[in-house]
Amino acid sequence: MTPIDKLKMEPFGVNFDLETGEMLNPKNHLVRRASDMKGHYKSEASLNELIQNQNNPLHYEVFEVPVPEKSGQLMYCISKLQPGLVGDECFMTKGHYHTVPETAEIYLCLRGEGFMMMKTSDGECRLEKMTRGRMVYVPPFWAHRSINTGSEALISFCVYPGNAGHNYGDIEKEGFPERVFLRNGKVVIEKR
Ligand code: S6P
Ligand code: ZN
Repeated sequence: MTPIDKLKMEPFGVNFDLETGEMLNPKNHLVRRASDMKGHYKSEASLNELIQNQNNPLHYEVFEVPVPEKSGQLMYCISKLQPGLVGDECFMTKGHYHTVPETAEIYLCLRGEGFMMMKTSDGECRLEKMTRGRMVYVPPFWAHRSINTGSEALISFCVYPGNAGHNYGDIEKEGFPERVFLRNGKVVIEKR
């Protein structure tokens, strides 16, 4: 088989409800609950409280109709992050670098309000506002995590190279340099 034959496949289409931000008939559905987020929030006690007393609530979901994980393909998905607080820290995704670090990603926000937090391995940190109709470009080498500061789900359509992969291990070790809180209805950003 030549490299071209390996990439050959039939074209296809997928339907979305742009009002709700839902991908209709996804093939994969990844679910993360509060208990999957250990070690990511400032207050582990508040996270445990949520797990035990609020029935381990849903944190975020990823919906996809996957394509082969190969260079030349474009992977895409819907990322849906629930609103909520761990103590006073806004719900967020784990965050990751790409396993192939020189791969970028596009997030188109369909619903909700929040931030894309991005960091380099040198500790540079940037926050880009996410709101309906805004696209955020995550350049190569930047780890990224979404943060929901609103009262409804933060939903984005993401596109990234098929061979990018997810590297969660480095972020688990390093963390992100900043945190986002909601205090008295106001968004507060703090350095760690
Ligand atoms: C994949 C893309 C998103 C995230 C999703 C969940 O490259 O960035 O689909 O996977 O938002 O976040 P995380 O950090 O748990 O992968
Ligand atoms: Zn990514």
